[in-house]
Amino acid sequence: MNPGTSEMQFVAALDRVDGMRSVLCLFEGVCSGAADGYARMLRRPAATLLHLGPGLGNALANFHNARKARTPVVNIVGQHTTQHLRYDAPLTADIEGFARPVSGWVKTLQRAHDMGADAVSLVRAACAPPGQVATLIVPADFSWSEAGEPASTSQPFARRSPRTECIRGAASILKSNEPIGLLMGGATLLMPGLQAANQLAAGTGVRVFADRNAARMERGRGRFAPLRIPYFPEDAEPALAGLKHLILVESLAPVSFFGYPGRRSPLAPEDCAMHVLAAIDENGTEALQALVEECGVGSVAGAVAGTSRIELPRGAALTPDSIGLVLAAEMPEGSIISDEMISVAELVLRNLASARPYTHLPITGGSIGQGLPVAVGAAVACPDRKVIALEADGSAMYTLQALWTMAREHLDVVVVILANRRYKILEIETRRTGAGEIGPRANDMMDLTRPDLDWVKLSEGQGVPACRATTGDEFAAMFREAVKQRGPRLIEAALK
Ligand SMILES: Cc1ncc(C[n+]2csc(CCOP(=O)(O)OP(=O)(O)O)c2C)c(N)n1
Repeated sequence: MNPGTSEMQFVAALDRVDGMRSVLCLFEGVCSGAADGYARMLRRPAATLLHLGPGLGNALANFHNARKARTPVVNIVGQHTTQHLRYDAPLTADIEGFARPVSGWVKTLQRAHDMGADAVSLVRAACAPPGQVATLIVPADFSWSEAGEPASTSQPFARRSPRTECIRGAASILKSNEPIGLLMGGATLLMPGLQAANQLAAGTGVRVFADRNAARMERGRGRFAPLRIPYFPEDAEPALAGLKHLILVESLAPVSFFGYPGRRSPLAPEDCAMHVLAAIDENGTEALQALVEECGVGSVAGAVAGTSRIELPRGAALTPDSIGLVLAAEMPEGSIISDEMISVAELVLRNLASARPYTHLPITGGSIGQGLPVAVGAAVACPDRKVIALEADGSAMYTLQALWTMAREHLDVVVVILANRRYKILEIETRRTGAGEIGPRANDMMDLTRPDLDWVKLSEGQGVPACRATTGDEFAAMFREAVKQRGPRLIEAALK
């Protein structure tokens, strides 16, 4: 939360009502991203408390990411008192208008009497499959007026079971001899879904892909590793080439991140037919398991990722590759990776196929500034697991206040800043969009030097112990040490 005057009754109640953990974030984009990270791990919502329109405005970018992640969030926003609204006071704003594009459900409380009932509706709306941001706007005077009865919670929504005709249809496609793909998204990328997909891959030959922007995926050594659809269309199109059918399970037909001159947006071949096995609000895992039965591949054992021996080169330069090898060797079992590595992501991640089993939380909605807040939420949700935030330096600057919350709450997070001192991806994209030469002024818009960011100071200034690595060996020693400790640590990996 990051409250203001209109939410003071709520804040005061934190000392009167047991059972609520309240976490202060020093920028609202940290609140919304942390709520996203929390629910991605626990699959039940956190609440955010924000101050009026501007507070909500600051939270929007990470609510956008949460919306793409299909994360349930219970978002409570204060409003001026009902009689004050007509005066257009400084903080008056169209809060519903700010909330609507990122929220699946928006309501302004109309009477103090309805507070309990609306709060229950709010939680139910957030949890409605597939999960969404739900926003309740609460006028301040309703917090100090006579309230109605507290409402009691009702049964949560269950996801709809998959339809029999979809399972039969997918099974008959899988029995044809044509090239077929299966695209997994949503909750199917957790262990039960991966296991079923592995059996389908081994038993039927279907090529299995993962939505690269899905909220969460279980990865690492010994786990089935569907191919995440690559970021650039030049890589994604060959990966999907030749497919005549693509079976969608809690996923949508794949499209490229951006449109480019002379390129189609869909990534699958034009003559590839799309089939929905389970829609995004249905139970895709149950659908995959039913498909395993229908295809009779329940006793097939599939192939899994990774080797158990990782060779750590000595005397190596500090590169994305050597960073990936160190992570693969040293990450504790059950680590949670919040991944906002942008241009170097694939170079690091490809080495993590051999890491001990871990959970991967990627950026979902392309709005940078997500990684550190998501790490905060994941660490609050899972205090017994090591959280590792892998952060490109430009992206980390958007919400670096998250470091303070990590220190304040003593969260068990190791932050690695990949400091290339550049918006590197924009340089790559300039070439791809045919925008022409990068002149000195354009270059200045992608360059993060003059001054260089000092991540050790930025981190220590917020209470998180930090160090800087300039070689592969230094990074290996610092990371090994950092994961041994409990509590937040930051390593600046000076890639330049
Ligand atoms: C909220 C938001 N603002 C701007 C952008 C555009 N953008 C995409 S990547 C990027 C910079 C990435 O730089 P960095 O995080 O350092 O990663 P690198 O490209 O160097 O790997 C920017 C500004 C965005 N995606 N989201």
